Amino acid sequence: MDAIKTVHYNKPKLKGSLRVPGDKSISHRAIMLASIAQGRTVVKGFLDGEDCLRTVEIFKRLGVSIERNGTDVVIDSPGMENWTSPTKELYAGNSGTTARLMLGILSGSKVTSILTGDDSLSKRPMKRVTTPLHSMGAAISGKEGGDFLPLSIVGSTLEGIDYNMPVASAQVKSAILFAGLNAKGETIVRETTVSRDHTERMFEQFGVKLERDGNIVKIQGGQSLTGANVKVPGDISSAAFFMAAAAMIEGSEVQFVDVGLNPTRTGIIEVLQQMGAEVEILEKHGETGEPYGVVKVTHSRLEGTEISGEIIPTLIDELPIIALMATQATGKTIIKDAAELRVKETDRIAAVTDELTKLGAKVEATEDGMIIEGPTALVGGKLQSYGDHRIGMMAAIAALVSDGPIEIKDPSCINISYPDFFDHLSHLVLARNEE
Ligand code: SPQ
Repeated sequence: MDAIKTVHYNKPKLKGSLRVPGDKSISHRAIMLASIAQGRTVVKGFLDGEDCLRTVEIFKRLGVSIERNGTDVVIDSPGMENWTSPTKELYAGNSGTTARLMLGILSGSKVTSILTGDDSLSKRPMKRVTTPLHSMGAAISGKEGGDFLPLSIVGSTLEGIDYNMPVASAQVKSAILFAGLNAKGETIVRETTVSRDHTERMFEQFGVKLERDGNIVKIQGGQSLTGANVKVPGDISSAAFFMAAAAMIEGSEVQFVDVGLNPTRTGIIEVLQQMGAEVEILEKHGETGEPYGVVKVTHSRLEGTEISGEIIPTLIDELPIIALMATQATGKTIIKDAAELRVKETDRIAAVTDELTKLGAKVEATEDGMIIEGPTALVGGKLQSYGDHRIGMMAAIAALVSDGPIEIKDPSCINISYPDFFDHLSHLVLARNEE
């Protein structure tokens, strides 16, 4: 992909049906659990985006055989007790999920390793994971007290803990549960607000017993895993970009097939409905494992809304595209309790505010969110992606509702979670007129 991409559509409408690529969070976990288990796991619908490929490369370095054929992946693992210490660093690239979950996994393994990441990931906080892991007995060290990558991890014997999580984060919860799987005794994680529960669901698919009660998850250490067949549904966080576009643009109607409908991720559907978009769930499947189905989104006049509290973890990655949608809605949209946005691939509150303001939107950044006043007629402009896939995709969708072309700097970061994004955009846009 070129260093700059110009996107311009003349009065577009989005129509048709789309299967977005596999869920990023579930794809990572499928490779992780398959590699911990002994034997064969077959994964269907895997996301071959850059972040998930980093996870694949890491496990290959630990001695796991992973064969990919498109979105089908076959994993043959000797089991984590037979992994070999890598001769090279384990590189997590841009992926926070890879880094944080690997810290939990490697801490209780028998291998010694060094975990690194790209510039953005090396600035993201790791202490939220290393603090509870250290109290379980993990031997993780690095500069600045182990708050940032690179970190060295010497696999150790761990003890279970009872941990009250200060932030709602599926990555922190998952890292502790992975460590708890290999710890002596029981590990208990208590969340303030329930975050995405893909780790818990997939543990159960691989035969691990967990106790779940509201915000509390308990795991007994020493359980062994058996290979499984895993189906990865489409990623609702990727679909969200086109859901928002269909909701904003008159004459649009899009069906999303095989899209993930895990209730810890469907906040975007609630917000679309709250703002007045027509959203219908036409089918729902997957009573065991991960729910998925068919969702139809039709344009309707949008109104501003307030998004805060418990819904935030269920749509945290959708807030950039929701902010864009709010620029086209009547009235004020207030986003609160989302300070976590400041420690993602970039500071997403600053990035969204700066980039949408360049297009003429009325957006004010607050400490833990944004206030957006709409509707505003957006103009074209030159936008930065900040190397953040979600900001890059928000910029591309902004081109559908702006008056002139939008130039996106460094659009290749979109490959992190959605390599087919621009093809899918062209597929859905009638009256195509890309420059
Ligand atoms: O993996 P990474 O880089 O952290 O990716 C992001 C994203 O936008 O794709 C966040 F920047 O998603 C996180 C998400 O925000 C993926 C994730 C997971 O798979 O467990 C959980 C969320 O992060 P957190 O910190 O709230 O647990």
